[in-house]
Amino acid sequence: MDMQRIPAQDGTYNLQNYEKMRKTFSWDDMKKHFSWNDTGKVNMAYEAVDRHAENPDKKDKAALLYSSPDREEKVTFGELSKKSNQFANVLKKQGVEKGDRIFMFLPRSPEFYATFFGILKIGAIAGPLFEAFMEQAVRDRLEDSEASMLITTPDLLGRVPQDDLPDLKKIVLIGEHNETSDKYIDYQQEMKEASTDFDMEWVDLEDGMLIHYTSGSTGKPKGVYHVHNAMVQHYATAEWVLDLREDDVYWCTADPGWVTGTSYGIFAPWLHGVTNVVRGGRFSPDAWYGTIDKYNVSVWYTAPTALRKLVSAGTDPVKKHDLSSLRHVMSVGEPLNPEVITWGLQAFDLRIHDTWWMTETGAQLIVNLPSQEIRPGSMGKPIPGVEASIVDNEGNEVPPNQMGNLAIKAPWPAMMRKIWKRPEKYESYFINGWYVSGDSAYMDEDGYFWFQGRLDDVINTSGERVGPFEVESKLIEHPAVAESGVIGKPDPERGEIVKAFVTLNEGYEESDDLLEDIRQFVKNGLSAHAAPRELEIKDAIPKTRSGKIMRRLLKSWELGLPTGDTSTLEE
Ligand code: 6R9
Repeated sequence: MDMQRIPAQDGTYNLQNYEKMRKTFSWDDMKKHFSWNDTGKVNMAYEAVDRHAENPDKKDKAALLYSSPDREEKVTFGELSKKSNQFANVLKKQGVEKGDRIFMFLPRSPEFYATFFGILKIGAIAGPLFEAFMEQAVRDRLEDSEASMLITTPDLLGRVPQDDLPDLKKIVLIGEHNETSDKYIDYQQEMKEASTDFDMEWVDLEDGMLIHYTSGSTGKPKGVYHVHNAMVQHYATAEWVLDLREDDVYWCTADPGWVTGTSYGIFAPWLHGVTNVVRGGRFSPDAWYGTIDKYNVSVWYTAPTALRKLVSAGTDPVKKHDLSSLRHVMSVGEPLNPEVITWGLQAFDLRIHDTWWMTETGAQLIVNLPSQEIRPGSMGKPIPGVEASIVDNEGNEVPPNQMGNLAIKAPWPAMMRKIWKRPEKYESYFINGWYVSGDSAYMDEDGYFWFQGRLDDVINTSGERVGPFEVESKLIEHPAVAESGVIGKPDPERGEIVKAFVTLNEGYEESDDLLEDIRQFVKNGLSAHAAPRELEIKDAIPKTRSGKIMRRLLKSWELGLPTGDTSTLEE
C-alpha cells in the first residue's frame, strides 16, 4: 500500500478538531441552525432561498452565476425567490398538489433552478433527469414515478414519450414552440401572468422532496426517495467538508440529474447563502479553468473523470489562467487516483479531497477534511454523527485491514427513506442495523477507509452508474441481437467502459456497420454513456442453469483471469 501522506493544509477551518467533534456531536445540535426548530414550519425552499431573500443584507447577493456558450446571467436570492414563487403559482393553477411527482428534463439553465424550487414550494416531489437521456430512459422514469407533469424544452421534446403514460397530464415547455394542444403549457406565457407572491406549503421533515433514479445490477432503475430532513446533513457537510464561508464562490461541476448536482450543486451552498456557479456547455480544460478564473471560484467540487482529463491536458492550460482564487478542491463519484492528488499539489498547490457517498445516502459520509492528513487512495473518515464500518455478509463487523462490505449504521439525516414503490428493494439494503453499500472496502488501523470495488455488477463509467441489465435489455431489442451480456471493463481515463457481448439472430452476419448500428441503437434508446464502447459478437452468452447471465465469467474471460467456480454454468 502507498503510505505517502499529505499533511493538513495550514489555516483555520470550519471543522478544526475532528476527533473532538466526532465524540461530542449529535444531529440535534445541527437542528438549532434552522428556523423550523422553533417555528415547526419546514420547507427546503425556505431554508435555501426565501430565508436569504427576506434578509435585507442577502437579498441582492448573487445566488447563481450562470454561464454557457450563448448565455450569461446573474440571479440574486431575491430574484430566485420571486421566480420560484411564480412557478409555484403556475403549478397551483394546474392543480398540482403536495406529494405529486413533477419531473424535469432540462439543460442546466437559470430556469432549472426557478422551476425546481417552485416544485418544492408547493410541496411536490422533484424528479430531475439527465439532459442526455433518450426516450427509453425518460419513459422508464416517468412510468415508474407516475409523474403528472414534465418540464422540458422544445429541443428535448422529441425524446419525451407521448403515448402509454396515462399519468402524465401536462408538459411545460420552456422556449419557442408550435404545440397547440392543451397538454402543453407555455412557460413564458404562464410566468408572465403569475404572481410573485406565493404561500409556501409547509411540510413535514419526513415529507418527500426529491426522487433520483439510479441503476442497480438487476431490474429497471430504481427511484431513490429523499425527504426535506436531508437538509440537516447538507448544511453540516457544507460547513465541515466543503468548508464554505459567507464570501466564497462555489462551483460544483455535477449535473442536477445526478445526486451530486442537487445535494451539493443546490442545497449545500444555498443553505449557507453562498454564491453558486453553474456552467452549461461541454467540458474542455480551457473552459473549466476559464470558469474558475472568471468568477474567482474559491471552493470547487468535481469528479475524478474530469480531473483525469485535466491531468492529461497537462500544465500548459493551467498556466494560461489565474487560479489563485481556489482555496479548497474536492472530488466524488469514483476512486480518486493518488496520481491525480499528486498532480493537484503541483498544478494548484492544493490537496484534492476525496469524498464518498451514494445516491441512496443523500449526502457525504466518508470524507477527507481540510484539517486532516490525506492518505492518497483513501476515501478518508466518516463525518461526525456517522458511524461507518466494514461488515461481513451477516452484518458483523470485521477487524481492521480486512476486506468486506462498506456499511453505515442507519439512520442518518440525508438517508433515502424509500425506493419508490419497491419496499422489498429498500429493505434489502439493511442487514443487522447496517446500511450495506454494495462497495467493498477495508479500514486501516487509524480509521481511514480504502475503496476496493463494487460487489455487484454495476458499472461506473466516468462517474455515471450504468446498470448492465438496462443495457442488455436494450441490446436485445435490436433485431439482429439474440442474447447479450454487459460488463464494465477497466479503462485508464473513464474508470470503466461499458463492454457488451452479443449473439446474433439467424440471418445476420458480423460487420462493422452492424456493430455500429447496434451501438447507435443503445445510444439513441438509452443515453450516450450507456452505449457500449466495445461490442463483441459471441457464439453463446454464458448463463447459469437458472438462466442468469454470468457477467463475472464474461469479465474473467475479458481480463484473462481465472474463471473461478463455474459449477452453475449451463451446458
Ligand atoms: C455520489 C455518487 C455511488 C457509487 C458508490 C461507489 C462510487 C462514489 C466514490 C466512489 C470510490 C469515491 N463512488 N464516490 N468510489 N471513491 N470517493 O457518486 O453517487 O452515482 O449513486 O454512485 O459510486 O461505488 O457506491 P452514485
